[in-house]
Amino acid sequence: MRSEHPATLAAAPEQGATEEATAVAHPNIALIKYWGKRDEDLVLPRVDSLSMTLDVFPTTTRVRLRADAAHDQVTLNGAPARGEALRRVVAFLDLVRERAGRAHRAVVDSENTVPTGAGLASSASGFAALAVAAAAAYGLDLDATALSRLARRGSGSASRSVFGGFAVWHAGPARGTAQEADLASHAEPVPTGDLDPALVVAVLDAGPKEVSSRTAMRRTVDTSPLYESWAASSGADLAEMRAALLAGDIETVGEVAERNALGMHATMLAARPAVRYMTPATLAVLDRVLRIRRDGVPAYATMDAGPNVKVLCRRADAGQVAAALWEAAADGTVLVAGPGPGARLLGGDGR
Ligand code: 2P0
Repeated sequence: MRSEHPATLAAAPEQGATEEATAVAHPNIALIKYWGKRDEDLVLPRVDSLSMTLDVFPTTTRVRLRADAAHDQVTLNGAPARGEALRRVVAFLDLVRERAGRAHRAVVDSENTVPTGAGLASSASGFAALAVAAAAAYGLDLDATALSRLARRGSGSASRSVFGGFAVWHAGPARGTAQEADLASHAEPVPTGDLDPALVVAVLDAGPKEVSSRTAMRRTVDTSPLYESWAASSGADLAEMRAALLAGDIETVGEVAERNALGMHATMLAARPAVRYMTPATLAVLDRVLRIRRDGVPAYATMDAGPNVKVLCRRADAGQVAAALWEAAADGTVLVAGPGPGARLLGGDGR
């Protein structure tokens, strides 16, 4: 991605010299959900999705090339990555290396301020930051669209975090070659009208989930009798959402987001065996959101692959909504997020 701040990039790659780049990205929350893949390898989704990138919980990732290393080294919040997390980062770096025609291994250090694996979109900010930093470190000159495609290969939702504000991720054509599908499946910014939105996030359980979203998605597509009808209705939801965003109609944006999310959870509940991310604490917050609405404040809930609830409202109402959610969230915490920036390279001074 082109940036006002050029990447920290050493000049000539000498033996043992380090080329490096650092990028920051923010998580996004989908208002029209991505749930289900049609190609696991290319990470091609079954449905289009639409999200808001947040201004909280950034991930900062530094990638340093090492000519003398035999393996990639990856740390997440200072601890060495292992298992599936390490495998996914190395597979992503392999993809970047293949494109760049380079073999150097890398040292990757990622600092994530969002609880990892708790349905708070840590993989979205994580792979968006990694895509931007790794592309720069390996010398790939990619525009934002190409970076979105690349980030998608790490984690589908990361394609949307390349962009700030509202973004739509195109599923791409269901027919055609793999190359055509790959090219078509990227995110792009969504135009909005006069909208001053906030997402009030109720963090009810920041621990890692028992079933990964990747596994849950696969099981839902393979076994849920409700999946196809949700996927079909999601297309209509997206069209209505786009029109409502353009019109600055937060009530319709919220209504469509809430029904789309509840529908997605319904598909999971009907999977065999069922996947249930909602807990009693989730339901208590959903009840409170209904009460907030009955009291005349437009506020609408969405939930992802975890028990936490994000409530869309006007920024002017966010304080009142947050106070109500504090009461309902028992042991949880509540914070207010607004629309945030897209992924970007940081300069050599870390800014
Ligand atoms: C979303 N989620 O649209 C949906 C809604 C969770 C529920 O994108 O397998 O971590 O890495 O492509 O991106 C979470 O899925 O999945 C997700 P992979 P990802 O935000």
